[in-house]
Amino acid sequence: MTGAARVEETVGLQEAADILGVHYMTVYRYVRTGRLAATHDGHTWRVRTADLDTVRVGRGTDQPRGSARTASVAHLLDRLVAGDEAGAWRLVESALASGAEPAEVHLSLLAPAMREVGRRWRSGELDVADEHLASATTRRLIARLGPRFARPGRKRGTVIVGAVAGERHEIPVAIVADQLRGAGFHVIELGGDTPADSFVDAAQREHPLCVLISVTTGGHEDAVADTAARLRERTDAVVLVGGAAVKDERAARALGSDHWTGHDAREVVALVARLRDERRS
Ligand code: B12
Repeated sequence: MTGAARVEETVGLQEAADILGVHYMTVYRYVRTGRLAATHDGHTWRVRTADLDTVRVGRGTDQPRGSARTASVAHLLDRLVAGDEAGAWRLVESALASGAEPAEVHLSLLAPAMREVGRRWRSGELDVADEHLASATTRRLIARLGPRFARPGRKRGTVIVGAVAGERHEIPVAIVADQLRGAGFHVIELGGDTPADSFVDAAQREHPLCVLISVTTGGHEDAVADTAARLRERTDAVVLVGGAAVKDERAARALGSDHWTGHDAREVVALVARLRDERRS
């Protein structure tokens, strides 16, 4: 790669946060306050990797936070696999006490810990029982955190979110649902393995702003496309297809998605907020 090409290399905010070893919200704050230059392409923020040095140099006391987070993810993973809800919750409380928002706990602690569970399971370091125990414990933590996402007052609109028929990964659904609740939306959370007609029934009853179809593993493409097609035929809701199994915008659109946000739940929330603003204007 030439020197000029390297200067133009850009990353998203999560990747920038990972490189700097800070929370996503810290990088977001740098961008919002002008401390870090960034461009917005209508969907996501991009930051030049060369510009990361500008905040790295002046960061001083922010430095330990990244390693502290890495340590917390490792500790959390340990407690999840042990099925130790109380111990895992203490780690969550300590993150909250040091100023982490509940949304950051989801995205910077629970989600990375569960992805690491997946990696260790695939490499044979953990077995299926470990994975189930970690999942069950994570569900309990998400449930305990749930009330912290409640926002009083008038809702900004209704959103339906569920995993497609046959898809049992419901933790991503629960996390996206709470992120949307935290942003003031009324969320109908259908959980895992939701039949196409149940998505349609819920949409006909609730008249949502949009319906999010979540898919984490391959092999559910027909079910996703069928669900999206039925929603389109029988409701006027915007349909969003996403989740770890949807690799890129092309795949999302081929499955029947009206938009593409990538995999970051914060971008999903930003898109839903934009759809709501467009509907109002
Ligand atoms: C926990 C887990 C399970 C649990 C699920 C429990 C539960 N209640 O959810 C159980 C044990 C049931 C399970 C089963 C299986 N699993 Co599993 N599982 C996992 C694991 C370890 C964690 C999943 C998780 O919670 N991740 C954390 C979430 C928060 O991260 P995320 O997926 O990135 O979610 C974000 C985005 O995707 C986005 N998002 C989510 N939904 C939507 C929707 C829209 C519209 C948008 C825009 C965005 C969006 O927002 C989320 C938050 O930021 C993953 C490892 C991994 N890398 O994730 C494997 C993993 C997903 N599983 C895998 C596999 C293979 C399986 C099985 C097929 C195993 C088997 N042989 O039986 C079955 C399939 C069952 C089924 N039919 O669905 C593979 C998938 C490989 C692949 N590419 O297809 C993984 C990656 C493990 C691995 N390393 O190989 N699994």
